[in-house]
Amino acid sequence: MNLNRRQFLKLSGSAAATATVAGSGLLTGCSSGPRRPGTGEIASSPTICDICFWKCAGTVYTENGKPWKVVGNPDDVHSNGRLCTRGTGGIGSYMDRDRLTKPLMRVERNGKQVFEPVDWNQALNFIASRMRKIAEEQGEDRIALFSHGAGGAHFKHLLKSFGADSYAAPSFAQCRGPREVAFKLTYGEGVGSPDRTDMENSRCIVLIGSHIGENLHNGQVQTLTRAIENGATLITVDPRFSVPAGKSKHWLAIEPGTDIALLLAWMNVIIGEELYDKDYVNKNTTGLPQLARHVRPFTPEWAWLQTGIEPDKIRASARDMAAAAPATLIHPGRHVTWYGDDTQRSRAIAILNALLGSWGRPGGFYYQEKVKLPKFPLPKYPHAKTTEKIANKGKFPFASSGVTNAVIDASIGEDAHYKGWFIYGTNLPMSLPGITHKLRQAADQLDLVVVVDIVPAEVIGYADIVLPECSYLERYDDLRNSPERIPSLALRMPAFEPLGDSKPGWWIAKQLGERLGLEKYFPWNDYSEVLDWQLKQVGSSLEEMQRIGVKNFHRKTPEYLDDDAPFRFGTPSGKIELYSQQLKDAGFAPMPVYTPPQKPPEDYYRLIYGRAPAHTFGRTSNNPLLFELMPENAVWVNPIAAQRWGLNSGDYIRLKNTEGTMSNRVRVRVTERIRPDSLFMAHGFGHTERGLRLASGVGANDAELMSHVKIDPIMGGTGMRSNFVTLVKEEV
Ligand SMILES: Nc1nc2c(c(=O)[nH]1)N[C@H]1C(S)=C(S)[C@@H](COP(=O)(O)OP(=O)(O)OC[C@H]3O[C@@H](n4cnc5c(=O)[nH]c(N)nc54)[C@H](O)[C@@H]3O)O[C@H]1N2
Ligand SMILES: Nc1nc2c(c(=O)[nH]1)N[C@H]1C(S)=C(S)[C@@H](COP(=O)(O)OP(=O)(O)OC[C@H]3O[C@@H](n4cnc5c(=O)[nH]c(N)nc54)[C@H](O)[C@@H]3O)O[C@H]1N2
Ligand code: SF4
Ligand SMILES: [Mo]
Repeated sequence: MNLNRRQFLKLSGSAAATATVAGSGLLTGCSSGPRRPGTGEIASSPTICDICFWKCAGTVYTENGKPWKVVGNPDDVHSNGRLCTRGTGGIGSYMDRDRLTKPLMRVERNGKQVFEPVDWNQALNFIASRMRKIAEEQGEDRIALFSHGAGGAHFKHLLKSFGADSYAAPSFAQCRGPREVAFKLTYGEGVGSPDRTDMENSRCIVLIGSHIGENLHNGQVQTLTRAIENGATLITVDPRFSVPAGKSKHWLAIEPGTDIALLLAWMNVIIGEELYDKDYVNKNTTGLPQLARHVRPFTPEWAWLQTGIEPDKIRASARDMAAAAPATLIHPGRHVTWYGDDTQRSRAIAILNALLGSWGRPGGFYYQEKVKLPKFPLPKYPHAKTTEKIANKGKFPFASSGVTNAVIDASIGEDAHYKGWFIYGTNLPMSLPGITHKLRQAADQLDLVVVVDIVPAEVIGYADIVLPECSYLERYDDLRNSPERIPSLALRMPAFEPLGDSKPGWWIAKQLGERLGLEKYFPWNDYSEVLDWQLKQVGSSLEEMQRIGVKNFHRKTPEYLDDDAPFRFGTPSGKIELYSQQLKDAGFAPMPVYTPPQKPPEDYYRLIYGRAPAHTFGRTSNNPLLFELMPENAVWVNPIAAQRWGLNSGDYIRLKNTEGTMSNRVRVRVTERIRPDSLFMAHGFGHTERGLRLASGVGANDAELMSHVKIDPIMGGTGMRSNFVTLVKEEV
């Protein structure tokens, strides 16, 4: 049977090998009759939250072996003992009644393709035989991995052991890629995760489209709050009156897409009024004369016409930044793929920080440290004939990680390079705007598509095989060893048995490895053996970590630069590069250039989007606890626009983009907090997969309205904010 022309599948009732959650009493209140929580036998075990990628460490409590609650670990530098709303609701990811509990295989029944539950042996043998076939016919390297989250490492290891080394993640080309590349070009290193921002010591913080508070990266929200309590000046640049805008001295309600104009004008003031840190700039940077010449025409009066921000405000905010320098942080943002010139905007932010002397200084950017944790001894990986770089075909010279869209393009057409995909913990149709037709094309051509997920996300529609992973609460993963202020390790371990037939990622990877003759790369029975070995190399043990969850170590390197000692940055010149010869040599502007954004056509509005505190993208919309907190998103509409369309808060509308694509119905929230020319919505809603019984069909999906993406030529990022939508009233 040739199933290569894959029909896009949704789960039908019969195929849904989804969960019957043995009730934890918490949700149903009735699994073992009414009983007060906390009266049974309590046990606890450490975890690392997987509800977003800040990776807070916590403790899972069970009662009589059943999940009860998860709370923060007080020794953890990422959370300081407090999980955010979403992390607290993490227990809901276990309880989700739609969880995948059996492998699913695409089969043909009565001329129709459907998913059928199969046992693990059948699923794994199928995958291994397809992988072998690809290797024989094309080469081992023709399999690519898309992934997000810690568990992806097990599949990276599997594929590298096999001879495939192509990897891409939406968290690069659809998220923080441009800033990492821009900071590397400027300082020789990126910002990293958790972001190396020293907000707790900042005297002035500038947030440019970074809505910390709604964007709920835990430790970062806490340090921002502390800075505000300590009297730091907050400046927020956002077309929307965001949560931090409400706490700001200056809210600059910028015309969307004009941020580079504002940044150039700020540089114009700071250089023109000689407010920059002369000693720091002379000692550490190159290119000031070129930069000074470059920004001379970009006066606040010029920027006013672009950004709508009055010259006085531009000057006053620039002076506030300089007055607090070097404890001034122009925050680099995180999701920065907006208009396709994002590496240049991020470069402008990097340069502005350099002028204020904030890199390597208290209140700016500090140097992080992680634990020197030896790798478990394993044989060397075979040489992979190609890596994901082949997908760029020289297009994106500064891409420092795989570019999702490029890997997809390299899986399409007669000369397609990739023949197989592993997709781990990433819901490509919702995270890659405007990609559906390409995903379908690729799925038609590929010889193997494996999806590893915990629920039936839309991406399973392209799979041959769907593998049910157990949730983070039910498994071991690698130790968390993130760079931070204090080097620390944290442990994730199973708090209870995996639900149904779901399995940990490490187990799935090992089983596949064994079927591919790669046993030597998986010489453990249980992944805890790897962790125990690693921990013993640094004076701890699994037994200790199972008790304490987080172990903090002493720093060995300085947190800040020494003003009196020379320092070599990791750039070609060894200095902070205000003028980038690297960009120039590759044919790009060596200093940031402003391009005015397109204006919305009449009766259309710019579609902007962001985070909601109760959810992480679309990965939590079906989590029953978080669904209860926020079941659907709403579209923010300014009263002027609302009046024009005769809308009131709570009305249902649909959004239609310039190509005529119509969204699901979504409620209106009429508010002055958004500009009249823009609409705002939280990303992650409007699921279409019927197997997600809570989230399916609820709210609107921003991704499906994004038919115009602007690709960043420097690193391949996907600019998503060039889309315009109009309103269509929903008849009741
Ligand atoms: N339109 C639009 N697109 C965006 C964004 C946006 O705001 N709007 N934001 C962008 C940003 S900033 C990012 S970082 C990316 C993120 O986008 P993705 O990389 O897609 O990340 P998530 O949404 O976290 O991944 C969701 C998938 O992981 C699955 N999952 C959850 N837990 C587990 C687990 O324990 N194991 C496994 N195997 N799977 C699990 C979920 O069920 C879901 O299918 O999206 C980007 N794309
Ligand atoms: N609760 C929650 N927190 C999260 C996440 C989550 O899913 N849920 N995801 C995490 C991840 S992976 C990331 S990358 C971060 C993303 O978080 P951030 O980097 O903070 O934010 P974005 O979602 O890109 O930005 C949204 C903000 O940009 C504003 N904006 C829109 N257009 C423009 C413009 O042209 N100029 C300016 N100056 N502002 C504009 C919007 O009004 C909105 O306030 O959040 C992280 N934290
Ligand atoms: S910030 Fe919240 S959701 Fe993210 S890891 Fe921490 S507790 Fe979990
Ligand atoms: Mo992100």
